Amino acid sequence: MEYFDSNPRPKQLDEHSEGAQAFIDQHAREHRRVALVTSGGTTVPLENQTVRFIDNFSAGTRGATSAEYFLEAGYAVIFLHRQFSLLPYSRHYSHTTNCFLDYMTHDERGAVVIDAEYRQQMADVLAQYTKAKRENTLLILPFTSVNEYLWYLRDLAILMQPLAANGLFYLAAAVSDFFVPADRMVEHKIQSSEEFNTKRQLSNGDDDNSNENLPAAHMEGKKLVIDLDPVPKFLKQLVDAWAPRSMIISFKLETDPSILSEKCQSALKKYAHHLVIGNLLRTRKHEVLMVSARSGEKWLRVPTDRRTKSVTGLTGNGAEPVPAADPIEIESLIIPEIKTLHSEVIAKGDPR
Ligand code: PAZ
Repeated sequence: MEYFDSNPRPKQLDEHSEGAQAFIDQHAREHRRVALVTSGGTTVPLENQTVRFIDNFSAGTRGATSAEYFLEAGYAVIFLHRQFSLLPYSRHYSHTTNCFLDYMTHDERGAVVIDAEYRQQMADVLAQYTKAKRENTLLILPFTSVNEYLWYLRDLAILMQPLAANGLFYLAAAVSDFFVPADRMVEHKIQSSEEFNTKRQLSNGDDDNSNENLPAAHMEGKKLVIDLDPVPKFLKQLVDAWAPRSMIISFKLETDPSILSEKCQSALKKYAHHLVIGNLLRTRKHEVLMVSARSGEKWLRVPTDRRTKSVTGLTGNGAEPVPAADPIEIESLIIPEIKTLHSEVIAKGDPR
């Protein structure tokens, strides 16, 4: 793929690879299934020494929650996530309105203890986390930019090839469709002041002011103009070349319900992988559409009275249910379905 000849290799690639290789070797020896779960949003830097970047909404809830259910289902998990987005297990206590200190209190002797209200739930989460650490079934690797994401994904896919059908790709990260290629990126911070924003911003430093030499993000008078290239269709490469024998699941996010099914069908047809999971921004925490060549279309839904909190700020018409006392997470319905489908892939070869 030409992309990798012209966009920089991340500095931490070797370090990530080394850890991943040891992890994959261990689980291959133990005949365990390994899921690569991608999670969170990718950034699109506008400058090489990055001050400004484009980002997206994803908090990594889908990925972090799914990783826990994969672990519970007996998989080892490589968790490739946007740095500082939600992580398996710690997600229960981070990024919430509570400060972590709110989970604690003092006992009668003044020692710090977990508040009784949270004690049982925290004991359960701690037990799962400790098990994953003891068995070394969770490898956590961070990325930030879309460029890092693509390099890591390719590298991990190639390392996972010996797992063959025991390897699974669950691509929940919200990956940008557009980016600034390395050869069209300015080195330094884009200057908003007209006094500083002229020739200094040319990527190659020469005096040519023609449009071809303008960097992708540049000032035109007082306006910042951003002209992004499409991110290459990496899913095709993953399916055909990097992970030809593994099970591959992609996600499709839409906001318009009337096109979700068609977009999922089209992705399945175009890439010929195993499963597309469609979701809508507004309802993604309680319903998803599973689309596969084998089983057609199937909605998974959390019953109304068992839903978690609404998606803050995005709910629109205000008809959201009251959060349930004993909520069900949609990922607890998704992962068992996937495990069954994966068993079929392993048993029957490759039912793409
Ligand atoms: O991270 P999150 O839980 O807030 O959102 C999850 C999601 C909507 C990013 C994921 O389910 C998804 O659809 N990912 C793929 C997005 C896309 O590239 O279409």
